Amino acid sequence: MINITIDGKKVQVPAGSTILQAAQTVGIHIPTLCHLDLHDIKMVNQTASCRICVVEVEGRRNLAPACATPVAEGMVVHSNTLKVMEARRTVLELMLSDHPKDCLTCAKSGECELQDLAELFNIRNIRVSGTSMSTYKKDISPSIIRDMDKCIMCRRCETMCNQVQTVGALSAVNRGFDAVVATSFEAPLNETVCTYCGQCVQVCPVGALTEHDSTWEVVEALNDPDKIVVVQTAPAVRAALGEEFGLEPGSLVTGQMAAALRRLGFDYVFDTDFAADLTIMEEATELVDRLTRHLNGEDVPLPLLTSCCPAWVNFIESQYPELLDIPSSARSPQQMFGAIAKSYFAEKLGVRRDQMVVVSVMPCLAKKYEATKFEDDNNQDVDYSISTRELANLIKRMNMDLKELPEEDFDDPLGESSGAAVIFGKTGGVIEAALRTAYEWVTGETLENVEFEDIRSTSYGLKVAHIKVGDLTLNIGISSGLGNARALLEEIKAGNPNNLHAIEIMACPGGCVNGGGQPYAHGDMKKIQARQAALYREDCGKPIRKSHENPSIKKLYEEYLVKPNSEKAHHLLHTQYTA
Ligand code: HC1
Ligand code: SF4
Repeated sequence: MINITIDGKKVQVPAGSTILQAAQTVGIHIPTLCHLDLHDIKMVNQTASCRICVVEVEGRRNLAPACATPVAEGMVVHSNTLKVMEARRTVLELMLSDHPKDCLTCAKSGECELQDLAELFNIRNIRVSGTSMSTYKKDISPSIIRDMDKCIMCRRCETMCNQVQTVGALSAVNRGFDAVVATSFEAPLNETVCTYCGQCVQVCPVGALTEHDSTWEVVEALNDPDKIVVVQTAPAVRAALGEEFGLEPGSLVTGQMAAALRRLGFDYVFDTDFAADLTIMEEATELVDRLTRHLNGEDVPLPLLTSCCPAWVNFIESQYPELLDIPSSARSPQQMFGAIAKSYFAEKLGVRRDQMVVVSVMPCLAKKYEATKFEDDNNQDVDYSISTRELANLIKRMNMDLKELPEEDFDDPLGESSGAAVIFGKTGGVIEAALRTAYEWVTGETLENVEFEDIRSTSYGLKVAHIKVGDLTLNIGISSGLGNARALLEEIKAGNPNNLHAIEIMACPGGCVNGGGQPYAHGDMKKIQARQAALYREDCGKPIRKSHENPSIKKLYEEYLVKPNSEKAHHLLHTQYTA
């Protein structure tokens, strides 16, 4: 252990720690705009590019960046001297001299780390002059808006995209005031390998990367007397929306969220969880079918890969076209919901599909892009997908405080769901939900303990578990984060040495609870764990915990779809992948 002193406090930390880490252990918060320590996924953005975290180290002439300076025995550090404060102020002024001053209309206003520091340092005028503003064209994709004039070259997005997600869509270009993180040849995002996972948006400290907001389109639909507006809410939203209203991470606000949506004017308040149960019906059928044929000696594509995460689907389509026969053909719950709402439910109401507007509330930004891919008769199944943050904004815009609202239920029939559906929002949840159903279908026995502890994990790496299903042992892989997904796909390409039968893949580390559209977690993985725990709590409290026991799902098959994987189910609920 190494002993140092910071601002008069004695600190003992392991050798190799940085001054920044040492300060954190004794509650000294040294500001930084570029550093990002995702220790749960063993990834640190240590570019030391912003120079906000500089400190004085006794015996050294120059200020040292706390994030990149290792501790040494006996070191004496000062984080708040006049010299340090002046240096931080100058750095901030330099950044602001090359930064648009449109805070009033910036999508990140109120969440911007640069704005927070400008406020903290009471920057009221910028003394640096003679600099030129860079001018880049805004890049507008269906999911993400890139405004590179606001890039401060912290390079957190680059770390996220290249090292955590291994997508490689972003890298630093140019020098001096023109330096930004860009796509190759500065192509628009929609012409690159970007998956729209939104993890770069989660970590961007300023307004350079933000979601493509659709709240006004939703408000207009809600105020159109000729439209029936239906909303669906993803599993992970209920575990994070409360944070936008000052509630603790992990607060469940399912009932208040339903009440808020009703008061916003939605005609039907439904739940994506209903469609998650439907997904299990289709996906578990596919899994059991492939396994049965495999056991009969047929050459079938295994392992089956889950297909509900659109960023993951984008990833495999662009990076592993040779493996496109292994994902389940089931569409995601968001899309199954849209297809069923605009067919089965529209028919029940006696309205045409173009009289109905389907809005989804998602923790994810890739869902916005996914929504554009599925349509019938030039009419999208899901018209608008808004993020958890956008919903919070809408609720506040309508002068409501979520905390003050009563708890209400979802509407029937597309609002009923099982506990299995709720845990979709956490890494491992989709495969656990599938196992709850597949177990009973394969063995013909009742599954008494529905909690598959062996596949549950709070870590963000790869997990392999071996689950007994009757006489069978199923080898299950679980991965969140696209870097981990890549490792699993490489393993499959190498001949599937672990003989995996099914794999769940979610693009965001920890699953949808950590999606690009969730309240900003600022790299705090404890928040993500609290959201995960909340979903398990909701599952525990549900009277029905298996997808195939959801009465509204049973009725949907009886009245409309006939049976899982039927011709009608295939037409409405399945898809084909394209490279
Ligand atoms: Fe997800 Fe899914 S779980 S993809 O993570 O399968 O976004 O929450 O809605 O569609 O249900 C996201 C979450 C979500 C879908 C479901
Ligand atoms: Fe990379 Fe994901 Fe951002 Fe696209 S959305 S640039 S894949 S981190």
